[in-house]
Parts: sequence; C-alpha cells; structure tokens
Amino acid sequence: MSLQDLTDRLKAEAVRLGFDQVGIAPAVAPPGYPDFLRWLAAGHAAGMDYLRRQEPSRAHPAALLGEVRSIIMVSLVYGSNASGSGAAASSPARGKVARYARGVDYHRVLWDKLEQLLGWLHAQRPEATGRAVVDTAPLLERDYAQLAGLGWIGKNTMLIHRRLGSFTFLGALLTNLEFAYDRPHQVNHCGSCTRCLDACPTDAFAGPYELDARRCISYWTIEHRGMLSEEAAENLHGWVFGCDICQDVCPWNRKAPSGRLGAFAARPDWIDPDLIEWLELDPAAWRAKLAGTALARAKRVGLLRNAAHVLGHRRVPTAVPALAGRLDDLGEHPQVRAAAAWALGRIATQAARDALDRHQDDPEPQVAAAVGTARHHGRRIQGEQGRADGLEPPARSLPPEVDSGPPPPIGEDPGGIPPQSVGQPPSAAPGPAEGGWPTPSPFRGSI
Ligand code: B12
Ligand code: SF4
Ligand code: SF4
Repeated sequence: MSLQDLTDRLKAEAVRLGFDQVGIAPAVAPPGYPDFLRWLAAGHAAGMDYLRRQEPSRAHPAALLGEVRSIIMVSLVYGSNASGSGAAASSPARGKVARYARGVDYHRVLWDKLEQLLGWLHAQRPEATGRAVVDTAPLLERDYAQLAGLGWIGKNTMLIHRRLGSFTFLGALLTNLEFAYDRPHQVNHCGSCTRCLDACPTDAFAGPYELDARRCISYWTIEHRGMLSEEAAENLHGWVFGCDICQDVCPWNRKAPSGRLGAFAARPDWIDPDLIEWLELDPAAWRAKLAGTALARAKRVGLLRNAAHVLGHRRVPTAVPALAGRLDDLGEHPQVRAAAAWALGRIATQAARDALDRHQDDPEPQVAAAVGTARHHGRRIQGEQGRADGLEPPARSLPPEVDSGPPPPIGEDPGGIPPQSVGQPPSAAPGPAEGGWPTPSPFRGSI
C-alpha cells in the first residue's frame, strides 16, 4: 500500500468513526512553543501549575512517544449558537454552563475513538505504535491542529474552521508511521475583527491571541482551586462552569453546524441549572450527577462555590435558606461555607444577616473570616439600600451581565472574505450511533 493509499484509508476510517475533521502533520517541534514560554513567563497561566511543570515536554512530541513521526489531528463539533444559555440569561437563580460541558465528558469520547483508530492502523501495519492524546498529555493541541490544516488560531486563541467554527474538540494520535502530510492552515481569517476581544466582560485578553487566565471566567470557574478573589466572585456574569462569550460573538460560529454526536447532546439539567437546587443536593446525589461529565473537573466544591457567588452577586433573596443551610452545616467543605457567607453578606436580608450572626465565632478560621467580612458588607449594603427607606435590599436585575446569546447578524465576514464551504471536513458522513458513558471518566485532563 502506498503512503497516499494508507493516508486516504486512515482518513476514511477516522470519518467512519465519527470525527468531523482529520489532518496529519509531521512530528516537528510546535511553532507556537516560544509563544507558550512567553505566555508562561508573563504569568498568564494563573494557578495552572501543571502547565509550568510540563513546560519541557511541550517542546517536542517525542517527549510523549519516543519514535513519533506523525501527529494525526482530529476535531469533533459539539455545539453551535443554536444551543444558547436557556433561561439562565433572565432567571436570577439559574446559572450558565459552557456548551462543551453539557453532555458526556469529551475526553473519554474522543480518546476511545482515537484508540479505535489506532487499532485499525495496527491491523493495517502491525509495526505501528501510537498514543492517543485528548488533553491527557502535554501537547500544544491547537498548534498541531493548525499544522495539520484543521483551521487557524483566532484572536480569541480558539482553533477556528471557516465552516465548522470553533465549538470543536481537538484530539491527537501520535504514531511512529509516516503519512502524506496535509498543508498547514496558512490564512488567518480574523482580519480586522475584534469582536471577541471587545466582548470579553473581564478584559481577559492581554492582546490578540493572548489570553490571561488570571482574568478569565473559564479559568476561575473550572481550574481555580480555593476561594475566588473578590474581583472574580463579583464578575462571573452568571457562569458557574466555563464561559462561551468570546466564541458566541465570533462571526465564524454564526452558521456553524451543530454537533452530530448524541453523546454531546446537552443534558437538560446542565443547560441552565437551578443554583438553589444545586445547594440543596446531597453529596451522594452530586457524585451520581457528576459521573462521566466534564463538570467533575471542578468537583462539587468548586461548583457550589461558583453557584454561591453568582447568587450572592445577583442578590437573590430566595436563595437565603439554601445558602444558610450550607453555612450552618459544620460538615460542609469550608470553601462552600465561606462562599455561602460571602453571598449572604451580599444579599443582606434580615434572614441572611441572622445566619451570619450565628457564625461570628465559627470554629473554622476560613469561615469565621468570611463571616466577618460578609457581616461588614451586609451592614454596608443594608445601610445604603435598605434602611434608608425601610426596605430590604433589592435583588439585582440581570441586564448588567453579559449574555451569551447569539451574536447580532453581520453584514460581512471579518476578513472581508465571503464564507465558503471547504472540501476537507467530511461532515456529511454518518457517524456511529452513540450511547452515554455510565462510568465516571478516568481522565483528569483539563478543558
Ligand atoms: C490550559 C487550557 C485552558 C486555559 C487557558 C486557555 C488558553 N487560551 O490558553 C483556560 C482554563 C482559560 C481554558 C479555557 C477554555 N478552553 Co481550554 N485548554 C487548555 C489546554 C489544556 C492547554 C492550552 C494551552 O496550552 N494554553 C497556553 C497557550 C499559550 O496556548 P494556546 O492557547 O494553544 O495558544 C497558542 C496560540 O494562541 C499561539 N499564540 C500565543 N501567543 C500568541 C501571540 C501571537 C501574536 C500569535 C500569532 C499566536 C500566539 O501559540 C500558542 C501555542 O500554540 C488545551 C488542551 C491542550 N493540551 O492544548 C485546552 C483547549 C485549548 N481548551 C479548549 C476549550 C474548549 C476551552 C473553552 C472553550 C472552554 C469553555 N467554554 O470555558 C475555554 C476557551 C477560552 C479561550 N478563549 O481560550 C479546547 C479548544 C478547542 C478549540 N477549538 O480551540 C482545547 C484544545 C481542549 C480540547 N482538546 O479540545 N483552557
Ligand atoms: S472565556 Fe469568557 S472570560 Fe475567558 S476570555 Fe473568553 S470571554 Fe473572556
Ligand atoms: S473572527 Fe473576530 S471574533 Fe472570531 S476569533 Fe477572530 S477576531 Fe475574534
């Protein structure tokens, strides 16, 4: 079998397995590595120490597979603007979950498909060795996706394809075999557009192509461990897991197709979760709820922390009993109790202040400190907004938050180039039927 034949047959198999795109790059050093080092040095990785620790491994894929010659890059569409944030944009007790996390954990889905592809390759060429990577090993995936011709890295740092947009997952299969390689994607279709940079509600872009995770809602809600800073807690804009704003506004996602895989279909309880229900759910129910989902990355503790901050920032009075319940529960994680105290201080109704008063001398130092600050804040809010006219502090209305709904229609494409379908993505090919994954994912990769 010639190199070209093997390449064509491998790509056809990848399509049969359900991938939307497949491209192959030689296993060279990633061209973006110097940018990555600069990014780390600037502190933009925030608390993601694993990125710093794995810095040398990202210099060359041989660190992951000694005899590597090729990197087969795949992408899978998981969503589009058709699936918005449900009622979360208008209902104060509901939160927003990023689209990528609303179905089954993508690590498992892509990784299993890549393993099947490796099995197929091995059957053709018994000397083939390989390693599947879906954010499960140190590899600059977007760099290799661009090298393999899957799209360009946009100003929002996402890998974008003209027809498929950026709501795609990436995966890689490293192998010792050679193939007929694809040409790198050369053209950047962002043009003079700056929608993503302008729309980011927390100014997280240090500049085009450079995201400072220290200011990013996605980082705060998913990756950050421990309590959120005051600035972060006040600026989640309704998001309790991830953030889609810099993609929602991208014109290249406007006409992007929806994902075809049943596994990524949004679970109704993840689209716009009721945050009061979240606070009331017991740990066993949480374990069952999180099994096999990407939200497991933040764990129950992180999700409840985020939920409390969203409810507190919005001053939702109906959340007080649930927040007080978390604060009163001495067996609860101190982070959740401290976030509940923070929220009660923001809501500052009589019942909220009573709950805080009960914990002035809380035995847990982190909680006692949070209660002290919250009581001070509660008194201030009540003084400013409540006592003056004898009213309880009002709930905040939602308009100041940035909604992640569909972007407004645009007259022309950002680069001035009319969209056209390209031949490469074989999205018309039917994928295999998909079921759910009942077992918890063993993958600890991040987003
Ligand atoms: C760490 C991480 C994060 C961090 C940091 C994100 C970031 N932009 O760096 C946080 C937690 C914030 C995050 C958020 C999200 N992530 Co993330 N994340 C990763 C991870 C694990 C590593 C990325 C990384 O190395 N970052 C370091 C920076 C420097 O690298 P980079 O982003 O690839 O940037 C390249 C270019 O921007 C370029 N570059 C850098 N500076 C400059 C300057 C100039 C001038 C130029 C031209 C280029 C350039 O070089 C860099 C290196 O190649 C990857 C998986 C992986 N192993 O690659 C997933 C990954 C990038 N994430 C993914 C997703 C889906 C998300 C979210 C959409 C989830 C969500 N909805 O909340 C958001 C999107 C936010 C955003 N705009 O990036 C997908 C992206 C798929 C795609 N189509 O691009 C990936 C690939 C996971 C996957 N396997 O599918 N993520
Ligand atoms: S994910 Fe949200 S917070 Fe992060 S850069 Fe994009 S718009 Fe900004
Ligand atoms: S096309 Fe516009 S919104 Fe999309 S990534 Fe490029 S600059 Fe950002």
